Amino acid sequence: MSRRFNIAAIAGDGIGKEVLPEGRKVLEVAARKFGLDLQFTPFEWASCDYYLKTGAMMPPDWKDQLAGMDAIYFGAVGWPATVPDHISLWGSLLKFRREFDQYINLRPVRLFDGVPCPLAGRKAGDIDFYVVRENTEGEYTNLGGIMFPGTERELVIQESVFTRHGADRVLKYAFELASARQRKHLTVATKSNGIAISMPWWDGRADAIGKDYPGITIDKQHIDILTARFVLQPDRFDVVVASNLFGDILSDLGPACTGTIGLAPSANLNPERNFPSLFEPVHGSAPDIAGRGIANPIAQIWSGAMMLAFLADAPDAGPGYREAHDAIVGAIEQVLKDGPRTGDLGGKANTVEAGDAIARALEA
Ligand code: GGG
Repeated sequence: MSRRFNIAAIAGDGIGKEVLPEGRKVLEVAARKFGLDLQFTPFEWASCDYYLKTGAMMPPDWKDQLAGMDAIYFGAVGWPATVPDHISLWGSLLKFRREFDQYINLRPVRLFDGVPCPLAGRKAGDIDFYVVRENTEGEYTNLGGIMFPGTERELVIQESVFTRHGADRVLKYAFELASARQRKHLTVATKSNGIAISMPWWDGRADAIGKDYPGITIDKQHIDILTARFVLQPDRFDVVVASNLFGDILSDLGPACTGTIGLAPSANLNPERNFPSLFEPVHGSAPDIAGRGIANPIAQIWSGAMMLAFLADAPDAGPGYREAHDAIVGAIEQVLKDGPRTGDLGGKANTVEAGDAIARALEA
């Protein structure tokens, strides 16, 4: 007997409120077509509007409200005109990632047929890799402080935190992912010449974990030349594993090299399924275009497909989830090839029209 999956739907801010409904629309078509049992519950919090009303991004009992949820389908966070970005991010998304131990941030980078590539001479199939971002520690900390603020002697310290537990588990995940892929190649993004303690240590942990994966080629690269190679030689990458900040930067740069960040999905995973995992576009709330209905919904829709792929492997998931993932990705491929497309891809479609086109392609 297959089970029901309870999904928290949290739109957040800005274009999150415009693209999340398109993602739900496509998931609902997939549920009908493949016999999936998805129950969505919307939550208005984890948004700057909620912060302005209450003084907090989320209610004190947010974890209780999410009890029984199998996944979180998330839009975007941030509205810097009213709430500083570090307040909104630490008050919502980073809380989910940390308190639900979503230590893997999996971000595919792929060049699709029909999408104009800003890199000369590249075609669909040439760029197809994953960024695996460490998601709970590293450079993202609030450990530190300011001494002598506002004086000539002002001094600022912010610590990075790397643990063997944290590095080893993300490295293991990346090695496993590379093992499941054809090229069996893992790039380790560090900066071992300049950041002379933690980054040589990361390289050492990669070598140590790599001993269990003799079939994988390990390629350790400094983050500066690595960013250049994303642009100049994107076809050399298969799986790229990186710390929290480096992974964040690489997973914006990668999609920019494949045409638009409006296509880039992500999965914040707790692989052990002790807590709900969270699925969201890589892009943020985009205040510059929010409210105009022109955002590309594909990153949100593809994130929904990633959610189905993760749910497919849950105990008692029942059939259809993997097929539904593949069918949504197929519908995205078709619409990117034949149109209609949103403005970031040179088209004229609005958010709803682009979402409708994918829903129709899925239904066909
Ligand atoms: N949908 C993703 C989102 O809202 N991102 C906002 C952001 O700034 N995220 C930073 C991060 O992922 O670390």
